[in-house]
Amino acid sequence: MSLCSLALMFILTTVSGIMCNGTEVCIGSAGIPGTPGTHGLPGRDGRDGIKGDPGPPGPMGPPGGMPGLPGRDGLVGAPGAPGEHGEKGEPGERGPPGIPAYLDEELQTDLYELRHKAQQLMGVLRLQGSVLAVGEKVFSTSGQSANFDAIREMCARAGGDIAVPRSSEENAAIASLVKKYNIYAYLGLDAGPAPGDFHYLDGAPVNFTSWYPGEPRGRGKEKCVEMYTDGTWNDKNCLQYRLAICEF
Ligand code: MAN
Ligand code: CA
Repeated sequence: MSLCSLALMFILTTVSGIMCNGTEVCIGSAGIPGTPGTHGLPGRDGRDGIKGDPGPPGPMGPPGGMPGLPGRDGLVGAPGAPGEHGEKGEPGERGPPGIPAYLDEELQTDLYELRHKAQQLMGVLRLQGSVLAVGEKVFSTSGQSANFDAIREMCARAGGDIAVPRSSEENAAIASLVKKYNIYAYLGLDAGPAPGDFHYLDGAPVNFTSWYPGEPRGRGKEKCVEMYTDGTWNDKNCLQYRLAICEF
């Protein structure tokens, strides 16, 4: 190698920065990075995502659309009224024999107390003058007046009947109430088919009367009987207001 060649090599080595080891193998330093390459092609689509939540209900459609399906059943209604009583069942088996009433201490005590209470109540009512006991019968009034049919109803509701005397004693008891309230009273009698023919409300003919002289003279037109304050009777129409006296 000539001197000139060596000098050239030195210059080249210095200028290019290539280091050579003198046996023609040279190591250069890294060059300036090149410009970036163009973008690659788009990748493939990813897999489908999971299903989203349902959206809010949409706005109402235009009128004239097809009717929708029927809605679900409503709530159960209130229970209906109780049904009528069923028929009476067969009688049950006969129970064991009981003890005689007079040996039943509890029953005797109850009876005693009931009698006592009844006596007390009768005492209070008698004291008020609205109740009169004659033999087995009890006559009572509240002092109210009403027509014949209304009195019958009032007495029935109270568990009794419109008062009717079947003896002079009973007649006097009823008369004392008529006098006390100073209101004539209707009696528990009504007219039969023949004029002047009166009977008890159960249909039996009368076996005690206390007609005022000349009565009955309604000739079958007066179908009820009233009691005057002296205890005498008069046949009378049934629509007057008369003292309501009941018997029990
Ligand atoms: C009125 C009515 C009759 C009664 C006569 C008696 O007309 O009360 O029922 O017989 O009086 O005069
Ligand atoms: Ca008369």
